[in-house]
Amino acid sequence: VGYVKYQEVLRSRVNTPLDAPRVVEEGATGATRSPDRFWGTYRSNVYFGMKTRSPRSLVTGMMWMVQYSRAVPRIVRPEVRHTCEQGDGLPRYGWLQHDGVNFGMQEIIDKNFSMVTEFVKRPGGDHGGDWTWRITASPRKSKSISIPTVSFLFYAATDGQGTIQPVLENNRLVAITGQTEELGKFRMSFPKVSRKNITYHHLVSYSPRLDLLKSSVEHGMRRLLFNKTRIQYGLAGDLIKRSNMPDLKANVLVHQVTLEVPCVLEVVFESESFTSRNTRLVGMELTRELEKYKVAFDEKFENTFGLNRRGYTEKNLRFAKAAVSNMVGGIGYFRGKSLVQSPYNEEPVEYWEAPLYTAVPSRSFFPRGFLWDEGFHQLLISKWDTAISKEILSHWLDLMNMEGWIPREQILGSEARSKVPAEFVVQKNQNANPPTLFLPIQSLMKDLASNRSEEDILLLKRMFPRLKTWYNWFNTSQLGNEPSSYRWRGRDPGANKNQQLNPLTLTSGLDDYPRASHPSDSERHIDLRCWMALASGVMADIAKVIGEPGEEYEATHKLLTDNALLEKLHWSPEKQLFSDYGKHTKGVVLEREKVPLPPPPKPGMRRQPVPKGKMYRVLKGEQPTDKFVNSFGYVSLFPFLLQIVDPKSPKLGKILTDLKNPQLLWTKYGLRSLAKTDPLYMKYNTEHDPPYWRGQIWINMNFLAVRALHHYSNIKGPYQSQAADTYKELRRNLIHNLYVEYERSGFIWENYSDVNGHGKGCHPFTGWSSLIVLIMAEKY
Ligand code: 6A9
Repeated sequence: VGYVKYQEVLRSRVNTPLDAPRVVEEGATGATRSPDRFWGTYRSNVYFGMKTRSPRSLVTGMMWMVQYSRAVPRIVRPEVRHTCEQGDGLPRYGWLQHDGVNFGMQEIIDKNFSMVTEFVKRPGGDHGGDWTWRITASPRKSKSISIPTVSFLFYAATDGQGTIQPVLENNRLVAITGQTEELGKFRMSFPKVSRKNITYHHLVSYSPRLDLLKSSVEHGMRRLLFNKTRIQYGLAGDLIKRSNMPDLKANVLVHQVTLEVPCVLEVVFESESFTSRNTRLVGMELTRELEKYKVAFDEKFENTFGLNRRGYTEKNLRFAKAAVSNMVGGIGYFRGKSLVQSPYNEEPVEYWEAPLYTAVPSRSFFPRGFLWDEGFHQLLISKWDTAISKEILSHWLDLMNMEGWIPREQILGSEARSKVPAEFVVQKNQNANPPTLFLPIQSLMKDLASNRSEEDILLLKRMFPRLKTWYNWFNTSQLGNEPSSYRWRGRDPGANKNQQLNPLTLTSGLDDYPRASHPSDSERHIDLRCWMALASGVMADIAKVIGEPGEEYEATHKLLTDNALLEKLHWSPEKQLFSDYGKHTKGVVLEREKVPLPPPPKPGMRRQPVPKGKMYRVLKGEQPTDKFVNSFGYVSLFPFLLQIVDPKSPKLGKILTDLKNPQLLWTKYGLRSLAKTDPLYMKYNTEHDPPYWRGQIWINMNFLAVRALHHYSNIKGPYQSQAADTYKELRRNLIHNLYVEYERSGFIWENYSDVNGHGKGCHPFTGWSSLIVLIMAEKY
């Protein structure tokens, strides 16, 4: 019985929350205590929509479709746009201004028309106040296409809490009224547009889950004959009344308005508890409010980043504003349970239900939270709005379990879950991800040094027990065999053992960046060791500021920044670079397995296709032995990137010289991830996995490089001027390329080609690629 109990305890550790006060207090983000940030564009994954920071929020949003589309036979229903999808092929979309609190302006360019979607909030009452949307659509100037007729579909849906009702007038849905626990009573109205040739439809329906909203709408769409010759698609009205389940409560209400562009539409949300309203937030009043916020945004932008002062052009500024706005406008509020697993659980188990206020790497491809991305995001967001940033950091720390682990990828709620293939959903509690949250905390600490408030100290005190546990988790679970060495867990490729050219290290964040060819316990990873140097330093600083004992952090920091010890463990004397160490050989290649040819065809029969063998990794050269891996790229730069290399060390000179070598990492567009000379440079990892961190230019690492160059150019030493020159050039190249690519392609991208600078991977990617703005502003 004792043993069974013990197993039980071990099994439950993975999904038991840490026993420490939450940094985000109960109710702190709700309508009462945080009315200004209650409503927001927290649905990162949709082109346009809003929800509240509630456990089961009312969700509101917009879909659209072009009627009479000639691109497809008229019989086929036109595509409905809703969630941001790369497959939609929009030439450009994204927030151009967004303050994270009150207002945002987004531009969406579809194939044959474009629109601006704006929202403004107005505080008042006890439930987060009012807001209004304005959609301004126009034909695309450059194209000689016929004037499009567009259906705009505005909806409200509940997520298992609260009720909504249609308000009909002459069979037009003029408003949706409703009530939820946190919103109280409200009314969302669709003011009439005075226009000829306008049609209205609506839908009253039920959707079992939020990720099925669009299919519910499509399901409710009917083909209508219009004007004798043209076919229009319109919503079918009250599906619930007509169904055989009249007791079912409608939870999706949609207002469809169809008209030719150009047009202007408004949607008005009013909270019943807001009784002191003199004017409605519509028409001229709305225009005035929008103007006010636009001016305020521009002023704040200039005060924060000073790009105008620095002489950037109007177009450069537009680009920088779009980068910041899309990162801030992409901030989401998620809630749900991760699926997690420990070695003690045979099957994955559910984490506890938790909220997460977080930025996202990409609104289209990865509209959810990623742990190490978030540290980078907060470097930018903390400059724009410290309060938002602190709250986001706090939410992340609250996701820690009793072991001190935070799951890397946060797939919370049905909308998020629907985007991820099953094999990627489960998070394992032995796996880390770089503790980058220490980066923004470090930057907050710096700001604190000049301007320390009681409130900030209190926040640090609340965070401290969690940071301490998190730090300890890394410092025990990710240790290497050699003292003061570290090793990423989770490299074992399992069943795919002989398929990957180099087993992935997803945990490091650098996925397919080459590591030791044969994962083993003797491995030591230089990047992780450097992350721990950063973490221990920041821990020591915090301890000092809040009066906690910090000798242990201090000592670890000293050990991990000791250059002699660092070199002993990680400097490859042979190749003169910092490197990982482990069981390794260069002698591996992917080869196609030979399969027997099919027998020759019988007379009169067709020849059978020649089967293609699978690709396998085969050992061609030397056997793997313990040695330095000797790849030159982002990983070898870590002691420099995190500013651990002594400014006087000749190793710094060597790194700076290598940085500028175009045969290695240097390009006109930024630093590539892996040297051109590396055997794995731009190599596929399996037959189907293209290179990712094997040559492409990534902006998070380039940001760290620019920041480090800036640092070394400000410290007296033999390499000071070399650092300063390289700083200028790298900074200029990055800014130039991201800007030019934005103009050319319409987007900011996940990474960039080292051959021609073109955006690669997914788009829009306004996670860490938006750090370009800090580089422009020289705010490190
Ligand atoms: C798998 C596919 C729709 C990969 O930016 C987020 C992360 C980074 O943390 C990491 O460093 N990206 C980088 O190497 C994207 C990871 C996406 C994994 C999703 C499921 C779903 O396709």
